[in-house]
Amino acid sequence: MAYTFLTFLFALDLLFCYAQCFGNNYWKLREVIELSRHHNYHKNGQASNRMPFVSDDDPYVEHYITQPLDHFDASVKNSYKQRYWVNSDYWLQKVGPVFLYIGGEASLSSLSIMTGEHVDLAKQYKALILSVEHRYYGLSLNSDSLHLKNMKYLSSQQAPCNGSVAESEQTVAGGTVPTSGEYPHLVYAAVASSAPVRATVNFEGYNEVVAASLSDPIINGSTKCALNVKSAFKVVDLKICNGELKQLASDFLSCESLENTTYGLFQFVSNLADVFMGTVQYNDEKPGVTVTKICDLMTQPGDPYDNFKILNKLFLNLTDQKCADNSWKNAISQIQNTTVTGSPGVGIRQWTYQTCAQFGYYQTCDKNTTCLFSHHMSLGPNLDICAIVFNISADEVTMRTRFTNDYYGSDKPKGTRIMFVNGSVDPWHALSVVKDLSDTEIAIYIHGTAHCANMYSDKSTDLPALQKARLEIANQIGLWLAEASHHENALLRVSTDNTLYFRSKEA
Ligand SMILES: *[C@@H]1O[C@H](CO)[C@@H](O)[C@H](O)[C@H]1NC(C)=O
Ligand SMILES: *[C@@H]1O[C@H](CO)[C@@H](O)[C@H](O)[C@H]1NC(C)=O
Ligand SMILES: *[C@@H]1O[C@H](CO)[C@@H](O)[C@H](O)[C@H]1NC(C)=O
Ligand SMILES: *[C@@H]1O[C@H](CO)[C@@H](O)[C@H](O)[C@H]1NC(C)=O
Ligand SMILES: *[C@@H]1O[C@H](CO)[C@@H](O)[C@H](O)[C@H]1NC(C)=O
Ligand SMILES: *[C@@H]1O[C@H](CO)[C@@H](O)[C@H](O)[C@H]1NC(C)=O
Ligand SMILES: *[C@@H]1O[C@H](CO)[C@@H](O)[C@H](O)[C@H]1NC(C)=O
Ligand SMILES: CC(=O)N[C@H]1CO[C@H](CO)[C@@H](O)[C@@H]1O
Repeated sequence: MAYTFLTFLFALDLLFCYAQCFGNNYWKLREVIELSRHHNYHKNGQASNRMPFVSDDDPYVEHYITQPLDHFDASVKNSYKQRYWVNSDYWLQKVGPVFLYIGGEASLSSLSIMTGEHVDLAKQYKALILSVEHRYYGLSLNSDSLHLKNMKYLSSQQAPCNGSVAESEQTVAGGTVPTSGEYPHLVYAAVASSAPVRATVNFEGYNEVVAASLSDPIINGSTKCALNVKSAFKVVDLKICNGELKQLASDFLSCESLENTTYGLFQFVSNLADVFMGTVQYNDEKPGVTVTKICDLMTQPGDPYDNFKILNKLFLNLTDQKCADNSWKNAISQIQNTTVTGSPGVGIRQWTYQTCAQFGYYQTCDKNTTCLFSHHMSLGPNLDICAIVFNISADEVTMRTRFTNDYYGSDKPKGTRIMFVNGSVDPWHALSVVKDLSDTEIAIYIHGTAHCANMYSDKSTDLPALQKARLEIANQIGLWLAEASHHENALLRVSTDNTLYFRSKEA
């Protein structure tokens, strides 16, 4: 007996959200944030004795489905196994909708069906929750898949064609847009959180938002804070110019002496900027990692440069580093590493490949922008990484990014019934949908929240704007569900034993 359902898509990347420039510090902070999310989940008693990464204690079993490596070329016989989870605890059997949650560019865990806004909504609307790991991240890849010849199948165009809803990988390409746009028979409506729908090679807007956020009183930023950050970086640049590299290495606790090359300096200043970029993006997710804290430090009496040295030291400690790894060579070998790591892998090679092959998103600090950091953070080294590691030239990155926008519609994504949620503090909102595009493509804006803030469950400390946004999202989903109950828009079949079957020819 096959049942049919209404599918709602939550394309998000709860666990890590987006990567940024190749500063080692950024990836370190991501690991810390990730651990903190798991810690909070347990502390809040939501899963007293459940350990999301330990499957023995895990009430929700992980499943695998075999997927073709190439959905477009039947002559490619290779396949890989994609990981997914199902939670039917709240589901009104046979009648309730399906909420599909698509992972971002990192491993997913069973947390993805246990907590978050979509889980709260599933309780409210009696939905089945299905989460799928993004192709090539976590355990959803084969051991040979990270070799260059197989990297090309890591593409957001490997979308849900004949079946596999799970293959809708549009989180990176702007959330859910292409999925509900191109495959209306598969997905009825979508919530796209912090989704950068416009691909861009030189993503100058990112650091412009970071500058605005460091100035924004709603999160305890201030003009003084932003100006002091800027003046600290001015001194850094001056010292670079004067050849005081030994002094800089010692002031900012570099593991090795700084390399006096475009690449070496790029790596060094990227790491320094990561302290601010990472904190803004994940503002308030972990105690101490807040704009309040960094602005408090940066506005202490005294020299901003000296205050920055103190802040940098604290940041290194927080990310469990005795010194900062500013080596370009190490950064490259990390991206070249084809060893598949399990949960919770951060997918540095995969994400970097996707920036080269589809999206760009390089967070530069060009002189003609309001960026506060060092102008050595330029586009060139980012593009050189694509050529060095993936043999993708700079021209090709530009061409491919243009193709991505043509394909998905960029600022005017092709799709209906999509909510775009953006937070004012989140640097990624610069590439998201800024205004309602139509009655069914709705923009929700939250003043004062960072990346993907709406995707978590309610907290007593949530800003009123965030509470209001969650309510708006919940109500809109209710409206769409009521409207949809007449449709025969059917999507997935789920057997009673919770094994998932994807749409087959006769469905
Ligand atoms: C989808 O299935 C049809 C018939 O089963 C086939 O002709 C077509 O090539 C398939 N498309 C893709 C992209 O796999
Ligand atoms: C701003 O700082 C005050 C005082 O330290 C603190 O109570 C408040 O939570 C901070 N606001 C935000 C949004 O972090
Ligand atoms: C760094 O290289 C530049 C030229 O590329 C040179 O002028 C400068 O003296 C060098 N600085 C140090 C500390 O070696
Ligand atoms: C961080 O600071 C604490 C307290 O000062 C210290 O015990 C710890 O060893 C430091 N961690 C690192 C990696 O330096
Ligand atoms: C590649 O990654 C694996 C797993 O993280 C690690 O054990 C190994 O040392 C890395 N190799 C290089 C060359 O960095
Ligand atoms: C800033 O300058 C760069 C080249 O250095 C250029 O590519 C970019 O379009 C300029 N951006 C703005 C906002 O004018
Ligand atoms: C790199 O790309 C160029 C142009 O696409 C191609 O001709 C060349 O064979 C590639 N080199 C390697 C090592 O794959
Ligand atoms: C700059 C940006 O993307 N923010 C927008 C987020 O959405 C709201 C609501 O449509 C807009 O008003 C903001 O401009």
